[in-house]
Amino acid sequence: MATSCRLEAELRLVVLGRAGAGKTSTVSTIMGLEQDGAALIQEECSKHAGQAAGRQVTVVSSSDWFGSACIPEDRKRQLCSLLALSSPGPHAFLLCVPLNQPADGEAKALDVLEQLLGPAAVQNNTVVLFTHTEELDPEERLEEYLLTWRKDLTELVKRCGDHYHTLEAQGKTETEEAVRELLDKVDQAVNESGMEHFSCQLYQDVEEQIQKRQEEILKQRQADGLNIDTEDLEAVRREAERGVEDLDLNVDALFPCSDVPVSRSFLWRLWDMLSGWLWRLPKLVRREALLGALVSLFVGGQLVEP
Ligand SMILES: Nc1nc2c(ncn2[C@@H]2O[C@H](COP(=O)(O)OP(=O)(O)OP(=O)(O)O)[C@@H](O)[C@H]2O)c(=O)[nH]1
Ligand SMILES: [Mg+2]
Repeated sequence: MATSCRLEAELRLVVLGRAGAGKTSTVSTIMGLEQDGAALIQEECSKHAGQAAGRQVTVVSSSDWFGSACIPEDRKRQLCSLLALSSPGPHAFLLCVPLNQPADGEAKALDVLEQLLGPAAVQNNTVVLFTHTEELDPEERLEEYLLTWRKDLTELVKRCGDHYHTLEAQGKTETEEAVRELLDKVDQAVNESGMEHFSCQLYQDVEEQIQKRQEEILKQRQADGLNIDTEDLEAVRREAERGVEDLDLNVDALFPCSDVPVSRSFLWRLWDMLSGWLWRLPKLVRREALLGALVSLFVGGQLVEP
């Protein structure tokens, strides 16, 4: 009982993103950790509880389970872990999206969330969290950049019910304000959804499994003559969450082999090469160069693609 009351009061967030997108940095920023979260960096899903903007917040950080480098067994384990650690359902999924890269992988992540949890998970409860925004010119607004140059990112934001934000700010006060604004946006999204937090059949099944396991552990402890206090309840909950592993997730259907584009590595190398020097140019020159590069990609692409 005490556990479920506490769970209702906290704000649960799930941080998603490709490798290096800034997930760990995001967790650090939200939780107000001093250093760059080095101690938090883990390959697998991890959960962090604390205070953010004066509120009790739990942040679940996952790894890059939607990238083409992840093998099916790992995808399944990481998705199970993500669901268990954020059960009975998060208030928001925060999708970290680096502004300086193409967003093809992130579109795939949204597809998977939609298939797994239903379209409401993306439309109502997902916030796009842009990272690497310092690469914009100081006078260029994020909105303007997205609308003018990045149809791929604009499309992502649209799919997420126009919920987006960035935590990048100069100085401690500004960063705290950016976190507060993020939590306000999450509140607003949750209010608009008409639900207390995100929920669906899969999360209900996961929560049922956790509670069943929790009861088993408690019974065992009582049988062993152990007293249980609030801290123990918390530990039991964590143990039960870690025990969730046999969810019926059809990972092969979510990630068919044909999803891995053959020419991806070529396009990525090209993008890295172009964006590497484009960002160093003044804005006006950069735009001319970008147009030229896109024309070259379009025309040249026909020659290079198999
Ligand atoms: N310039 C810049 N660097 C960033 C930003 N966000 C993160 N970084 C840096 O990018 C690197 C990767 O960031 P992380 O937060 O570890 O990214 P991650 O998504 O947790 O990476 P993995 O755990 O490897 O998947 C670190 O060196 C960060 O300091 C950003 O917005 N701008
Ligand atoms: Mg990390």
